[in-house]
Amino acid sequence: MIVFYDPGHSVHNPEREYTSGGPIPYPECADRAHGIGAALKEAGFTLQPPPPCAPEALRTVHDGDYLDFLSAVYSNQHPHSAELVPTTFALRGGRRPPCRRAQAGYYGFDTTPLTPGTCSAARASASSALAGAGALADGAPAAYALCRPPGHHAGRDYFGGYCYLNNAALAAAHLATGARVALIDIDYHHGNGTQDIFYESAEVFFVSLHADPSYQYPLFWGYADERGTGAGEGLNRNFPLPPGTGDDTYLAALDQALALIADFDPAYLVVSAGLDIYGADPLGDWDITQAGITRVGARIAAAGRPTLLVQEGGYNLAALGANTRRLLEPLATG
Ligand code: SP5
Ligand code: ZN
Repeated sequence: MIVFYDPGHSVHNPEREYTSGGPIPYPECADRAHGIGAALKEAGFTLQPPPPCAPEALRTVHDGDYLDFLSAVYSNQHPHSAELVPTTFALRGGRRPPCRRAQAGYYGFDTTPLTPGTCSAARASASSALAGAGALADGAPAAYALCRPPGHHAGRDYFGGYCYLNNAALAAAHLATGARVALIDIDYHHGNGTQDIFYESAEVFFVSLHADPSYQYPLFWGYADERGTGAGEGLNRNFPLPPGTGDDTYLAALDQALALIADFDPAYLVVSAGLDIYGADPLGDWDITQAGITRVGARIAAAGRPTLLVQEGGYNLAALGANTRRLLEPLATG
C-alpha cells in the first residue's frame, strides 16, 4: 500500500484548545503524525512525500475568498505572533469584515486556532490526500494519506474542529471526475464539513458513522434524517450511535453502511479514517477494542473497491500508531 506523508505539517502546533471546561493541551498535535509514521515504518510501509498540490486544486472544493483568507491571515504579522482564536462568530448573516483577525470569526465555527504555520501545514496535508487520489486513479488498489491537520469538519468556506482544508473531500472530488465515488467517514465525530460540501451534489455518496450529535460534537449536524437535497437527495446517510458503543454495535452499523455503498456500486472508496472511535481515546466515550479496529479494516477491505484512507482524528498518542496499523493491514495484504 502506498503511504503519503508530508512532514511540513509540524509547523502547525497550537498550544491549547478552548473547551467549555477551560483550556486543555491541544489534542491535535504534531506527535500524532510522528507516532503513526513511526508505527507504519516499523510495520514495513514506506512513507512517500507527496508533490505539493497546485493552489488551483483546492478550488474544486473550497471557496476562493476563504483560501485567500487562510493564506493572508498571518502575512502582515510577525511570524511568531500569538495564535489567533476566534471568539465572535458571524453565524453567516453578516458581512465579511475587512480586518483579517475579525475574518477568523467569519470563517470559523468554533474556537479552533489559526497559527502562523496553519496554512502551509493544511496545504501539505491536502497534498497527501490528493496524491493518494492520484495513486488510485493510476490503478493502485489501496493508498493511505497520513494527513494532519485533519479535514472532515472543514467546509467549502469554513474551518473548525481542528480542520481547515477538507482533505478527504478534495480526494473524492478529484476521483469523481468521471467515476462514481463513495466516501465513508468512520471518525468518532460527524463529518459535517464533508456532508455540507456534497449535500446537494450527485458526485459523491457520503456515509458517516459517529457519536450521536444530540450529545456530542459537532452538535448541530449528523442526524439520521439528513439525507441530501436536490441532485444529492438520498446520497447522504448518517448513522448516529450512542455513548458506550462497542464492537458489535459498531460493526452492525458498519455492515449497514457498507451495504448501502455496495448498492451504489462506486468505482472508488474514500475513507475518512478517524481513530478516536477507540475505547481509550481521550475525546471519545466508546468501547471499540483494538481487535474491533482490525475488523473494521477487514470489512472495508471486503468492500472490494480501490480505497484511499485519509487520516482524520485519533488522540490517544500511546495507541494511535498501532491502531492505524491495525486499520490498514487488512487493506495492505488483502
Ligand atoms: C478531527 C476531529 O476529531 N475533531 C474533533 C474536534 C472536537 N472538538 C471538541 C472537543 C471537546 C473536548 N472536550 C474535552 C474532553 C476531555 N475529556
Ligand atoms: Zn473526531
